[in-house]
Amino acid sequence: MANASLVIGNWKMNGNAALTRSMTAALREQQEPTANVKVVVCPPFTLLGELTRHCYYDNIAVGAQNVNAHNNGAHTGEISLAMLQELGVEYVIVGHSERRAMYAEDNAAIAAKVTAVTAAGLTAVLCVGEDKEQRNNDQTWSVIEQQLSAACNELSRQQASKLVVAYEPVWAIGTGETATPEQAQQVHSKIRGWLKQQFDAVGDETEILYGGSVKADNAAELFAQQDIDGGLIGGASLKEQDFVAIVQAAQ
Ligand code: G2H
Repeated sequence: MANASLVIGNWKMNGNAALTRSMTAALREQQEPTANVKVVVCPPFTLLGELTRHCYYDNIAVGAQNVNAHNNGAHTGEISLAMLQELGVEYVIVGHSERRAMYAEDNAAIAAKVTAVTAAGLTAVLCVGEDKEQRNNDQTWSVIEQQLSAACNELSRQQASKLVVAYEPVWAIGTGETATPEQAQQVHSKIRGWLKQQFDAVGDETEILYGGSVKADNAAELFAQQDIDGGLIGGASLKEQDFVAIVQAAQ
């Protein structure tokens, strides 16, 4: 029995206006407005406005894949929180491993973004996870603890109530290799313990998502784990049928 409450689609640098229409239509067809699973779609920046126009049910929300932590100013090519809010964005992915690895985002930059997003009242979806070498060297938890501490140590409890943590083992991202439900649960329960220690009751309520090659056929067993509250879905969030099936697996 799944206990998941949140499914987020991360389109990465994919999609177009037609997909915003077909995806929201597919979700609306399958989901009752009262369903207990919240669905968030995170398209590229240029599609946010188009997507918002199609997301008029409470349980479908719009998210961004990144933000700049500054309010405004000389930051050519960057997007601010106020700009996102104007487009109806409620969630922002922060610290995805692709941004850490390919765009040199370090823990300090990620902390600034988590702080800015949660202070503005939006939800930050903080991504953490170890690479293959770190897992093989038994460093999984120390890596994740360091990422969590660096990003969240300055957060108030109120800000922490606007935090979602996504565990995304780097070795499972876009590779087709998924963590087993047991491997994922093991890490999720440690993340839960850390959040409780840090934020007391707020940490108990924080949604912890699993991400990394989640597909229609493995979602249900992942979501059935006690501390897996949903998924951050990449490749499978680009196909209406697959994404809808993953949302249904969370029900
Ligand atoms: C991990 C995930 C979504 P995928 O990056 O954030 O992507 O499901 O394609 O592994």
